[in-house]
Amino acid sequence: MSDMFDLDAPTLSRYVMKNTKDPELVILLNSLATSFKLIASAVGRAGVAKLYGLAGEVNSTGDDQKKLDVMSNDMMINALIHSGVCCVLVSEENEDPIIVPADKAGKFCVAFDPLDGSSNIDCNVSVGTIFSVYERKDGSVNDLLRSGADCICAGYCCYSSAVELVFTFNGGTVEGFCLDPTIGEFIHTRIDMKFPADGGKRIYSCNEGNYIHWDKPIQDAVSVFKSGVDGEPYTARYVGSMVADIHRTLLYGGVYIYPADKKSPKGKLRCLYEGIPMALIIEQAGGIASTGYFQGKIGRVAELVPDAIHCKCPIIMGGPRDVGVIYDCYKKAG
Ligand code: AHM
Ligand code: MG
Repeated sequence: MSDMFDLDAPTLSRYVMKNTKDPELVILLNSLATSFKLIASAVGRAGVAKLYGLAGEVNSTGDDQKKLDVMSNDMMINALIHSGVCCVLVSEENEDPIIVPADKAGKFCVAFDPLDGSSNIDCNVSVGTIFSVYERKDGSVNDLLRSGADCICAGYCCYSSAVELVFTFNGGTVEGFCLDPTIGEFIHTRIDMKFPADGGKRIYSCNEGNYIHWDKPIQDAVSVFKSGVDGEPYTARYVGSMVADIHRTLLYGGVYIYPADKKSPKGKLRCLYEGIPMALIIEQAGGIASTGYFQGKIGRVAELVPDAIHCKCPIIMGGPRDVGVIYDCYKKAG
């Protein structure tokens, strides 16, 4: 009978308490986990609670806000402000940074996209939250305009057939936690996650509808994937929710591409709360997170320093085998 129940549950709280000596970081991760559970509950009840559709507002980057975007944002902001350990918050859904009132302020600055992939909400396709955490320097928004090297914790939570939180303390391992709905706790289910050593499944993942806007090397690389490397054509997979596409890439292998192009010269995805946190996860799991050719060179996403809280960056994330195909196409193009 007892084997039906976990007598020694390896919870998120236990992992965080064991792996950081910083009690405020424990509080922060618990507050984030609470907001992920609230968001998961709202996403799961979206149909019956009539949460599909637009809220009637436009967000920081000009996108129409969905009802669930607004709710998820409020859930995160409230949880983080009342945690007592945050001083500056940046959300995709708020044009300006949120400065936490002095009586509730602590040492962390948190950037987040509360519900990424929200164009998928109304048909119940996977969505997710992405976050990055920095430590206060002067308590202003500049504390967040730093490269990934200064990020102390980054991760995402995927709301799908299961709810899964994946995060890393910078310089550490990548760890995965599934929400056990029977006890309402995140349980440590993936230990020291690694990008597949051999590159994994041959998958390319991009919005190919942008093909005519792409630079030639990206067009060429996608043609190589389609016609086949070593005689084996790649499979195309694109959810259109970055969290789901990156989670699959991390687990199965392949390459995820949202490049700079003629339509979006800086790419589409936001540097601070989409690009950098995902780059840290992918790199610390053994993959490559490249900008492709951007600002005169091919660089790492994690070394970009955002020049504004909502700035964008191009993204090519995958293993050496597949990112190498794209690099070869850049070389050939000269
Ligand atoms: P969002 O933050 O407004 O939801 O936009 C980000 C999303 C990513 O999740 C996804 O990878 C990308 O936009 C999809 O863009 P597109 O529809 O251009 O393929
Ligand atoms: Mg979003």
